[in-house]
Amino acid sequence: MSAERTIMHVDMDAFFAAVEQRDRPELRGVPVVVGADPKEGKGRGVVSTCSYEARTFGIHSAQPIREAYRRCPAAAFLPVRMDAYAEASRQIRGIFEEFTPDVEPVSIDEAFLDVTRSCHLFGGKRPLAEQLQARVEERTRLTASLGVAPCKMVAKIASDLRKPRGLVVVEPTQVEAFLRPLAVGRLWGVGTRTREALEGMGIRTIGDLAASDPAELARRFGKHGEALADLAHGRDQRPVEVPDETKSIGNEHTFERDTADPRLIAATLMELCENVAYRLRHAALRGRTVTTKVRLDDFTTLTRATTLERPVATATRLYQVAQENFRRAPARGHDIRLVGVSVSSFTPRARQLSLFDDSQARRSRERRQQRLDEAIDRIKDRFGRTALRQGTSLDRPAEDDETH
Ligand code: TTP
Ligand code: MG
Repeated sequence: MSAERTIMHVDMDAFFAAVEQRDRPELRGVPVVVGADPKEGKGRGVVSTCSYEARTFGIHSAQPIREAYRRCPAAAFLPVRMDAYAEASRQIRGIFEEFTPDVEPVSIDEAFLDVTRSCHLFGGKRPLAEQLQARVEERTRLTASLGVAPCKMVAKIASDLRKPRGLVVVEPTQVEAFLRPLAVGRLWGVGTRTREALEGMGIRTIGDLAASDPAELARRFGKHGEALADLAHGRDQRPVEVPDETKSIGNEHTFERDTADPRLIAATLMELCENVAYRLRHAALRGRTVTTKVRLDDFTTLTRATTLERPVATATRLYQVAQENFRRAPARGHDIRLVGVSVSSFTPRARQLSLFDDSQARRSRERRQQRLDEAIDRIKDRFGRTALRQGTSLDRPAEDDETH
């Protein structure tokens, strides 16, 4: 038996609709439907989500929008504003990380947190959950529902039970009693077909399933039957999986027209390098590998990479390396459709200047460049990215860039 864990599941309430109600006070307390345009009942497409006021009319996610319109034509029907929801999503993720580094985002409004090791810092699991819930509401003016339990599955079921603004803590000794009265359909891995098969065997609640004969479940469902029995007893060892950190920072640009103009290409590379350097500094990272990507007009993609002894962080140095890479990519007389620059093999910035550096002069030159870059960052932060560009990148007209 492994050590007891404390897992929390957080799910925002009526997320897209709640953001809309927050941003437009006149929508508070009224039915709000976010999704496709209903076109007075003729619209195609579906409901993304709706406010709790709209749910009383039987409106729900994934329902055809015309059905939602039929049920409540007076509701406010709004288009999806993904940027606003993504911003709120980033904000809540930042808050989660104030409570534990072990955060597994599941969707735009949902995450698992392993708080086993951090609970005691907040006075225990319930106080931690209460503080997290309050902080989310204070900072985002959106409400969340939380479930706390010894495993992911029970935490998830718990967070859904008292929505909105729910908080359900299931102690390890209460897990079986907590699950017993709930419908089997709430278990992970029990979809409509399994549920119907179980109901055919007289199994309706999770308690019925826990009490049923494991041999018979195995006969009926094979390996899946064993897993079902485990879940019915609240046995779920799945860990909270923290996604890998960013492995590279890059930016690429597709020219409006395929080109062979060396000035335009150089200016574009410079601008991409400035953008990548800016983001590296913001992430407090420096990288040793610089990769330049070139796509030709026949869609052949070439990449050339250089791994340096010393990590780069300034746009100027990055540009030198990116240009060298570029020269090594054989265009064979083709025009160029796209160029990209990325940096990987990160080292944290704290280790940026080697103590045993050979050249004092190079160091002070780098420091000057770094101070200049930082001054530029401050201006960009205040006035936007296009406020200031160094030398060559002024040549290039603004077009759409893609970032990763
Ligand atoms: P959910 O968490 O499933 O729903 P919700 O936050 O709107 O409501 P609840 O209080 O029940 O948690 O999904 C989060 C968001 O994802 C939701 O606000 C909109 C979006 N979404 C869709 O776009 N389509 C869908 O079918 C679902 C289920 C969600
Ligand atoms: Mg939600």
